[in-house]
Amino acid sequence: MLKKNNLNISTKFFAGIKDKVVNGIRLTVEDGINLYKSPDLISIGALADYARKKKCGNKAYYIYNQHINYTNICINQCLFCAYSRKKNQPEAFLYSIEDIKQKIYERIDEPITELHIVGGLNPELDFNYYLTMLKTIKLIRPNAVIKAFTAVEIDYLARISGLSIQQVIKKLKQAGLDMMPGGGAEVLSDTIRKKLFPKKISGSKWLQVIKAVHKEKIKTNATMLYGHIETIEERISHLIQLRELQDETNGFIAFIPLAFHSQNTKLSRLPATTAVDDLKTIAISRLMLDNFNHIKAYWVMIGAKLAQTALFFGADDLDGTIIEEKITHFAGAKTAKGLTEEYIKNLIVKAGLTPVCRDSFYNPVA
Ligand code: V47
Ligand code: SF4
Repeated sequence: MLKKNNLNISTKFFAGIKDKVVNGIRLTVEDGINLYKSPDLISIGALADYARKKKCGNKAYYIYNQHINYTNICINQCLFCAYSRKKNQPEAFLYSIEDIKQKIYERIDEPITELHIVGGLNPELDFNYYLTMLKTIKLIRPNAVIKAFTAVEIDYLARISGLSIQQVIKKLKQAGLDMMPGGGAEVLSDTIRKKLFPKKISGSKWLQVIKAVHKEKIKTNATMLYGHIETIEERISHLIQLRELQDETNGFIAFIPLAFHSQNTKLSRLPATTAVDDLKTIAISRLMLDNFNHIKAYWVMIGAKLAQTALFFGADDLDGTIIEEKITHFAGAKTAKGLTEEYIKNLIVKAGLTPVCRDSFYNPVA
């Protein structure tokens, strides 16, 4: 038999959260933790759906983009990463500028509006490689937004070039950098970073670099890698740290929760995230990040069908066509490497929303 008390507690709790969401009152750390602890996925989703509608109305976005991962050779060796290799390992690769040119030319007839470019920290590359890469791409595809490099790469470039973070950003911007993706944030927790990726920049450094990037008027996204050894408290703390920086800079465009894939990593013992956790994380991100306009359901990591369901749980964006995703597929992702525009549009229409093909800054593309 259902316990009346439980029902009352749940109802009272959600009434309190609803009151805050409807009146634009910020949720607290405690609210975030309690939402995670609640088994009432549907109520969490309904609140997040309301918050999404308030920001995005009936629109759901996707982009026609191309991913280029220029090298998988990386000195960091993060334990959660299946993508990186040491120089002499058989699957190690590094694209020359010519290779990158070829990747761009291979799809030159497609209406690509964004090039998403990230790679490992490869000691064979100097700062000039990055500048040449940007300049070369801009010449070939002048109208596409180059969304490239994470805060981790920016910090590395400062170290290898002897320039300050600010100087590195200025030079990259001059060479053609338009925007930055949200990777490298992982979980903004020193405990997690020490255990899983001690060589990667600290959480406070990640925030510091992003703040400098925003100061140079370059917008970025933000991510959170969840579903490994982090606690709920650490997830909420991560969201709060992003929310605080956004209050300061207003430089974040979208937030993307990244579901951990353990296959081929040193954490392969860990199970995959569940649909409930994926949907809760998207919904709670929408509710906690009241100063972010866009929450992405990244189909590469959670699958196209769950990403579509996430449109009812606070997400307003399915990312894009992609074609050649490497990072999650090295880690065993079973999703397609790319989706057609028609397929993505249909996912959105069947969710009752209006598909909008967007550019990197969420302007509609005709
Ligand atoms: O920083 C690495 C994550 C990120 C694994 O800004 C993994 O629009 C799951 O940041 N399982 C790179 N995740 C991807 C990224 C991204 C993706 C899509 C859109 C945007 C955007 C950014 O991928 C890394 C790391 O957090 N990652 N290994 C793994 N085994
Ligand atoms: Fe290198 Fe990035 Fe992989 Fe870490 S996650 S090992 S920094 S490629």
